[in-house]
Amino acid sequence: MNVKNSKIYSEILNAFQSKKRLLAVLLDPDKIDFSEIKQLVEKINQSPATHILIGGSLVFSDFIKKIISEIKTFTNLPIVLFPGHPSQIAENADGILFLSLLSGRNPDYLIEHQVKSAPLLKKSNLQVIPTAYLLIESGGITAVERVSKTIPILRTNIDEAVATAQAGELMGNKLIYLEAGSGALQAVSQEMIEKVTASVEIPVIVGGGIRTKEGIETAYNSGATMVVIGTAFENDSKFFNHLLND
Ligand code: 1GP
Repeated sequence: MNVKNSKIYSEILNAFQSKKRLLAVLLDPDKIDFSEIKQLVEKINQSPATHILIGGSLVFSDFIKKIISEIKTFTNLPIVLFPGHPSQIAENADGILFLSLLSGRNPDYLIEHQVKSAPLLKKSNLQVIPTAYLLIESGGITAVERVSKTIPILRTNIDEAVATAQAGELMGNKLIYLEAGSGALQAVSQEMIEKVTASVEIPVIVGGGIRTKEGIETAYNSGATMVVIGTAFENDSKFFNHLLND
């Protein structure tokens, strides 16, 4: 489904224009205990989360499909695929971040995987949201760096991040995803988020290594429309309670 008809994208765009804050929980199917999905989703329903992202480095679509149907039994939140590989496309999700890893120079992640996925995506009802994906150095080697075999943009190289985001926008992407990598030691810096968000006219998603309420606030105050939380919730299922109560 074209991005023009995407309800998910129009809601993100609306949040961007009205400065509303969106929060996505990233679930890694590799780390989900199937028998506990109900409890997991109930916690998400009670949290400020507005979206569920599904992504991981190892999983395959049959298992992802099964997990998504189970999650859908318990929530109406939009479920958006955040795939690391075409084999992770599950047609029962609501949408997909159609990523191009523009910070890297590995053709597989710039175009090859997209070519492999396109026929299936065109046939599906998934809301396809073209997204420029920028991996930023974060103090250690993250799974995205290892799997994609690409070099992240240096934390201090704001100009490179800005130019890459601008190229992503000019190429027609509808979102920019500033990614430090799951479990990153350091999240993307405030300065980089501010400069990137100021340099493009599309919504920016920020994720990787954000573990505190302050970290989330900083990302929003720097211009992020959506913040993604994965590891912090994986490690502490009460993480969102702390956000609401502290
Ligand atoms: C990873 O940006 C997401 O792709 C979330 O990262 O697991 O560090 O929260 P964390």
